[in-house]
Amino acid sequence: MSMTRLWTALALVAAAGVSLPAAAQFAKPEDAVKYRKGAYQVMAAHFGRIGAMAQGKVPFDAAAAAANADLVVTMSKLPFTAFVEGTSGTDKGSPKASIWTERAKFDEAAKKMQDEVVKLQAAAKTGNAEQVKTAFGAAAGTCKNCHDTYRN
Ligand code: ASC
Repeated sequence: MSMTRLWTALALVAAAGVSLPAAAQFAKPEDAVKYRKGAYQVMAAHFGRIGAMAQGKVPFDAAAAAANADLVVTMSKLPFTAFVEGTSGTDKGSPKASIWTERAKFDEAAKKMQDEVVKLQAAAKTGNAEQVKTAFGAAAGTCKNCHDTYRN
């Protein structure tokens, strides 16, 4: 290989490396499980703060709803690269093996949730409590749908 071609090849590898963090990489299946649980835990915490407002448990706070919705949108992008083969289970709360036998359907359910939380984010930006409540309900429905189907 000429030096020019070698440098071209190295540059391509380096460029590819820059985009790697976009998809989480895991050394071991257990690392993916930990990552997944952590991502869902943070997402649920911020989603739950909006839920408390939607359910009238705490007063509606438009700025807090918007900040929490932004975080939910960010977190919603994270769990799915961590559903790696070999991480299904039968314990309560663990993912069913059907995720991997019908991955396209699972990914579609995930995409629905991601779309609904973007709508929740837009609703939160309006500062309108009723819109937030409606969008929260729709987003929660997509969480439940996936849990009912794919979570033990
Ligand atoms: C939440 C949370 C979920 C969903 C789900 C909706 O706040 O932690 O997993 O809503 O309960 O049915």
